[in-house]
Amino acid sequence: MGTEADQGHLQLAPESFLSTDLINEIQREGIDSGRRTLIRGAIAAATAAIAVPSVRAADDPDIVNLPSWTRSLGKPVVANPYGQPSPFEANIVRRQSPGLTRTDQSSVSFTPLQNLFGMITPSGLHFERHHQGWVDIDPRRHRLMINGLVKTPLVFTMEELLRMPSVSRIHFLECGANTGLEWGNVAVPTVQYTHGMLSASEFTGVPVSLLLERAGIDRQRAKVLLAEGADGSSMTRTINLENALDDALVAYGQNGEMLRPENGYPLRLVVPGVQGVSWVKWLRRLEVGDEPWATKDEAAHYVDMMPDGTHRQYTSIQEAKSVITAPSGGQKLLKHGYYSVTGLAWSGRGTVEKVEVSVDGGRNWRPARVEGPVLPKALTRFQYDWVWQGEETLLQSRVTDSTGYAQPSRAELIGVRGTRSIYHNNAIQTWRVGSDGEVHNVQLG
Ligand SMILES: Nc1nc2c(c(=O)[nH]1)N[C@H]1C(S)=C(S)[C@@H](COP(=O)(O)O)O[C@H]1N2
Ligand SMILES: [Mo]
Repeated sequence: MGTEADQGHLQLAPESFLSTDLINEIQREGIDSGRRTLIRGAIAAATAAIAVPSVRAADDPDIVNLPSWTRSLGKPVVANPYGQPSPFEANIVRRQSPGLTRTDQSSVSFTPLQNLFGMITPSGLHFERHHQGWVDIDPRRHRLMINGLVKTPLVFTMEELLRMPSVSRIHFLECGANTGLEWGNVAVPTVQYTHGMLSASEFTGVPVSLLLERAGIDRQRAKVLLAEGADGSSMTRTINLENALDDALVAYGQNGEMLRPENGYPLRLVVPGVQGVSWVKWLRRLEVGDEPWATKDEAAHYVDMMPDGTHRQYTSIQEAKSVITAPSGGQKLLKHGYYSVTGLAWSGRGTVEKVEVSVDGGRNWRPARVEGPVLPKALTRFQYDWVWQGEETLLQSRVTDSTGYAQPSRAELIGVRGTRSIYHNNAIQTWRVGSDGEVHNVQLG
């Protein structure tokens, strides 16, 4: 599990750049999107802080003396043909949870959400979920077959797919089991492990609707698709035709380049808003059918137990959810003063309508600032101005999506679903900031 040292950036939290008067005013009134004057004031104060730094220049050797890198020749252009992160960022990596690793091949690696910015996950930090390991496929030998209830079954080479009209869209990908350990009384220590089976990319590919059209789909009888992967796990999932025709893609591109092997190179299914397991990697076949297949990956697995003992099966959409990524579990606030609380919100049913933040465990909520562009079935970044004076604080975020659905509290979710589930936990997450500045995962209700 992660240690404090794994958590990066927040250790270097900036000094408060707001004036004492402004801090007092923020504490009295708060800052939210309805108080633009105060925000403008804060920006002015930040600018003033740049003009009047808190450390006198003469006292800081790092600004007074020229460092070695300013006095020497840089590295040659060809040193790094494929760019790599700075060596100083070496601890920002995907991590495995010992508790969730069954074998080296059937496992998960989690995205370090606590260290990321904006709405896109760097491809090298995209979480991985493999049922039977990942494979390096020779694209010249990869094929996609479209069969079943179609006039003409078709087989495409990668070259043929790359010649077709493509679209590029930004979407999140969340494993249905994300946040699954929180169903029990296990408060997993860091956001990497609570929410890190979540990533977002710009995907490029051919709309599934176009391929089905080419094959001459039998519109009278067709109801579902079976998607099959080329890895040894025989991953097969039933996809609703509605989702498939709406915005699903047969994707080869991820963040402007070909997919990474771990994420399905050279071809994967992208089913926006739908749980990760349906985004079949190393996609080799789409079969059109008239009823669900009840394959092992949907009959034996990906089923939740309801309080009355019935099964919740063929769940698909990832409901609206949000989480504060910094400050978050395992981090430590080293100084009192201003912090921009930041996190992510998303909904498998549309766009993020609003995000609210509570600093008192859900008694009072104030609007957070939502950063654009706000795209459907994508991650939306939010920020919230907060001044910490050393008091114990319960930080939470809550999203409402474009359908009007609001993210439930843990008590509300468990009230409906019980505690015997694995999948689809979208409850409000609580981080407790102690008076020592340490942040811990706590479960309320
Ligand atoms: N062929 C194949 N596709 C697969 C899987 C797999 O093991 N094999 N895992 C699924 C699961 S459970 C998830 S959550 C996503 C994870 O995608 P990622 O590894 O790109 O994050 O892929 C899905 N597609
Ligand atoms: Mo998954």
